[in-house]
Amino acid sequence: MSRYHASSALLATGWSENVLFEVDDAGLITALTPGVPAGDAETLGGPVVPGMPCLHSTSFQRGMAGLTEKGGPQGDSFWSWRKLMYRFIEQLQPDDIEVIATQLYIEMLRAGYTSVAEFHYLHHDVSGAPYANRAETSGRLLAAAQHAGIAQTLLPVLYAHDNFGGTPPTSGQRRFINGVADYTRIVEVLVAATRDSRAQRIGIAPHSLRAVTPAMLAEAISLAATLGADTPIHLNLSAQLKEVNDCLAWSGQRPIAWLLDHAQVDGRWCVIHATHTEIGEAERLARSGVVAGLCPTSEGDLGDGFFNAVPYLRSGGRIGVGADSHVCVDPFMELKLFEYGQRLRFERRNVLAKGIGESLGGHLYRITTAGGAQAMAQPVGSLAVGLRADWLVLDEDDPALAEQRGDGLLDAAIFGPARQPVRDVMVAGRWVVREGQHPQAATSFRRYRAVMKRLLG
Ligand code: NGQ
Repeated sequence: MSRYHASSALLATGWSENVLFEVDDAGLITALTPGVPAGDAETLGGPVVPGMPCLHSTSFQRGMAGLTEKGGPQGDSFWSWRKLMYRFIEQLQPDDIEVIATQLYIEMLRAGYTSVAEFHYLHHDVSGAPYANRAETSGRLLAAAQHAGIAQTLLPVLYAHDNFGGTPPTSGQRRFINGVADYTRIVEVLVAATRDSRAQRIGIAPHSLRAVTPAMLAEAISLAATLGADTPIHLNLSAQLKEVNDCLAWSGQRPIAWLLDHAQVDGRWCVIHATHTEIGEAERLARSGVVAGLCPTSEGDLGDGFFNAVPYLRSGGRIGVGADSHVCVDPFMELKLFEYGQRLRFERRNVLAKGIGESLGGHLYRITTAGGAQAMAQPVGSLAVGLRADWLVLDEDDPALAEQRGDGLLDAAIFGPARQPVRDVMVAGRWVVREGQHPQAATSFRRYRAVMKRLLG
């Protein structure tokens, strides 16, 4: 049992002062008492807020951040980026995948993400042959998260086709491909490996409606049910206009409408991107209880478009944020760009504000920590008894936060010029970042640099 005292903390019930936290050996908050002196508890060095879940990560893409920003021969798009991404993975070995993920996860913790939903489809070797252990690369990602100390929901991805209607995969996709039986074996290995973990679990991820047939989607949903009633199901949905048009040509329906009509979508589901969403689809999605997994900086980098946030949030839709391709590793920046996208689109300000006089930053932070926790299916996202001690101590010495209080801290961290608003980070009751430092940062960066030297050489 450990005891901590915060001069102020954002609890599930709101901002409170002089809060005493008791955290048990499993990393859960067992008691929480506002309005008491510190006594012999460890004093926290600033205001405390829940850590942000990153609900979508494709960790290997961290290694290609900045490598695709040169003009191409025929005009660039998501699809030309994807060709470069397929080329990048031709060189990646299991060690590289682990080194890049470890570096990324340390960067994420440092920035304020305390858990990550890792969307993993790079299953096979460079020739497309399965490793002797089909879960080899997935296991490397479990190891990376343990090494860095970030909580993780690992989502092995089911990927079988290039496009709607069961189109055969391309050679660029050869490392991704599994049938349901082989996929199930990977999932079983990973479930066994995480059974006793306090901060890692497994979810199911059909890559997209392009990459699986309706029959495979149904089998993946059944597999999720056999793992437990709360097993998360994530998929990419409606990220690009071409995907919408291909889906219309295949089925006569747009992807979101097709999914809602053909699967029982509920709170276990996380639809990643969901960028191209008509008003009626946004309202139906919101009512389903799903989490929309928004990745604003990545979607900006890839030229996806703007999520239809206003009707979705007005209908009670849940959201969380993901760093996806890791062109940016900063949850505060994701929230800033999310709101800025809406401002630029509608030529207005505070588009997503909850009400008159209410803090936009505080609102966005609360709903994305809650939605992120739902997508992770882990007991996080808020500070309350029974939830895990995954928290951030904010750094009041960052000039952007100076003299701010309560939700003003979050407005300043998101919309101000903060460089490093996070001082200390705890995951499952253990300090992983102290005074801005992660103990493995230097070793990890040395290894990462060696991998990048080889990849870029
Ligand atoms: C992915 N990424 O799975 O990594 C996708 C691109 C695809 C984003 N949509 C590949 N950000 O959808 O085929």
